[in-house]
Amino acid sequence: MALFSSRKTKFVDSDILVIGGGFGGCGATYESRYWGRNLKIVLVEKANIERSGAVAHGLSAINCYMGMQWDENRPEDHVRYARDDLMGLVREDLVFDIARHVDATVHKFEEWGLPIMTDPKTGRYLREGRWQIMIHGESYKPIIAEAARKSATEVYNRIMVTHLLMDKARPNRVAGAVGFSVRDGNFYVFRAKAVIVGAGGASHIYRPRSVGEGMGRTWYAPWSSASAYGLLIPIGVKMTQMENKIVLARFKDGYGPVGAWFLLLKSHATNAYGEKYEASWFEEIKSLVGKYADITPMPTCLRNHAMLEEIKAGKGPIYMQTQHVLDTREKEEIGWEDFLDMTIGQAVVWASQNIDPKEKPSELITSEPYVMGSHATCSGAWASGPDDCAPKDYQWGYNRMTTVDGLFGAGDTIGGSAHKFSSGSFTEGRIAGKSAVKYVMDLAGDPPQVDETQIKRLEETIFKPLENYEVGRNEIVAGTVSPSYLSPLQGLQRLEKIMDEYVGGISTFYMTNEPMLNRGLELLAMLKEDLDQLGAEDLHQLQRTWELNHRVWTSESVTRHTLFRQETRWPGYYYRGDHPKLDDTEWHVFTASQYDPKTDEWHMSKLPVHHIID
Ligand code: SFD
Ligand code: AMP
Repeated sequence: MALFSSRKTKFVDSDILVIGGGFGGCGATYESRYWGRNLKIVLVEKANIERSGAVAHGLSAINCYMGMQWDENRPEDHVRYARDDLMGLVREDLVFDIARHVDATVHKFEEWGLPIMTDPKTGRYLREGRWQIMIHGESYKPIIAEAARKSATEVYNRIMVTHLLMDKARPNRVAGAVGFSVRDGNFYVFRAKAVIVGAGGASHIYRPRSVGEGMGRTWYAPWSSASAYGLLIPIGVKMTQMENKIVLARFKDGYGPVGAWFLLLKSHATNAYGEKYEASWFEEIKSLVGKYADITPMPTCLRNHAMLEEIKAGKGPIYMQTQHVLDTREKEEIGWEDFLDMTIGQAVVWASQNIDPKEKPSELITSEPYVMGSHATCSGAWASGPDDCAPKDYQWGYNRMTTVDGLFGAGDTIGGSAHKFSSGSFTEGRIAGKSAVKYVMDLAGDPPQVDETQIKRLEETIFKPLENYEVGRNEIVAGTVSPSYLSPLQGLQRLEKIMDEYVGGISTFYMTNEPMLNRGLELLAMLKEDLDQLGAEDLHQLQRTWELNHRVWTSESVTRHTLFRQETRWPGYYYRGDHPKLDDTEWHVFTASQYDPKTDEWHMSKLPVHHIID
């Protein structure tokens, strides 16, 4: 097309290609340089690593820190915590591996300039809760990005990676990736011996509570577009726990976090009548999940469940009783800074609705579901574990390598290991980086080969939405509805409606069942057909089309996994109306899926949960 006829193809070769410069990607880049002094390490990012990813706007806490220097926790304790919170199912080898290294990561962050709050009485880091420490974290991301920038041979900002490339000669080996510059429209071909994906989790696959002009306001960043999964699934990577979407209890409308309020400031939640409600749901919860109801602290999903049941019983809104705990200047500062460092919008809600948290309580609500691998949830790729502690069937070569040779992951990308958060994601990036260096060293003279026709075909596919628009726009006389193409926003809203109504979103109180899931799959199949007809009026919209594509692949995977697991393992995250109880006899397992690009079929299976810690 006239506007883009000057498009060039740029080839970039590297030993290690890191896709996504968020917490996992920055950790991977940093550590790859440490072990691979002479290697060419390329980091590619769709935004600018300075302020990209889930932590773009900062955070107020680091939620994964053991405190081993003060004997506060052992890595084994963290495995027990993550396992309990996830109702018995985590990859204990992966959780343990992160827990034993995460403190060293946090100490580096401090060395690099991150201000961590200290407790004046003990001189130790100020604990929010048993696992969390408080930070002055508005500039968290630029501090971490600097370490990656100094470690990478080259950083390519503003390149949206759309597809992974496979090796011409060896069918199950990765060879690089392709994408385009969202600034000048050039086509990029990255050829690499090893690839580490750190492209982040997914918001906006479910219709958010905020709609219309406010729909950009979500808990996880609106630019977290599911690429960690959308890049992997189409090439046949084995995925796990994709049904384990997360729902967050948050301050209403601004998505302000609750951890600092519950754990550090010792506030509590009540119903509209000022009554504490959690304990009153104990018997009901016990009837659904049995022994898991006795876990302390109450698992995240069950806390959601109690809140939802209270609202359904007509006793909402739920309130955080902030006014009882802000009795000193320090506590008031912590309360405000908690939001100003992480979810500024919540402080704006207070200001705009005349809420002084010293005077009035604030509403809490559950969010729409998100798909990610690093919070109180563990969707993602099935990965090989560490060779010193992973059971045999969790280990097939290099630590954090997926089921595709040479393809590694970190952070939200890797499934089965919950409660990594920012520090754990960076740590997992470091683990993956070290491992990828070893893989490249072991390759010695066997570089991957890239197929020219594959590249040509992908180039045509990637830029087609620009062509669709250029041709189809002539049929529009007014408005935005075209007979020939779909805009990325129209496609996104269609996706969100399907997921919301059929796959356990807010409009059904997170309820679904087999017929609903099957209907959801039918509608997703039709949406997938229409993705060929997306129209992009400029490079920005072209990026939106590929983000939508990644979200749709992820959504299909989520739906298939939700259908496969015939139980309700995490009430409060989602419910199977046809299988309302937790079923440890049949489902104390990981779910797995593998898409076969040759046959266009999905294969679902169960994988064993090995308990390596008592
Ligand atoms: O309060 C492409 N998180 C919290 N972690 C903490 O430690 N403490 C907290 O307080 C946390 N909380 C929190 C958190 C996140 C958010 C949004 C809020 C509150 C409001 C979680 C962490 O942020 C999270 O665990 C890590 O960031 C995960 O790391 P990673 O690497 O998996 O994802 P990323 O950081 O988003 O980075 C992804 C990068 O990839 C880029 N990218 N680049 C090229 N091509 C593509 N196709 C790409 N797709 C994506 C992204 O731009 C990004 O740079 S609290 O709620 O608990
Ligand atoms: P949040 O701010 O909600 O993301 O929570 C931060 C951390 O505190 C996470 O690790 C949560 O699992 C944990 N957390 C939040 N609320 C509670 C609670 N009421 N009890 C125990 N842990 C909590």
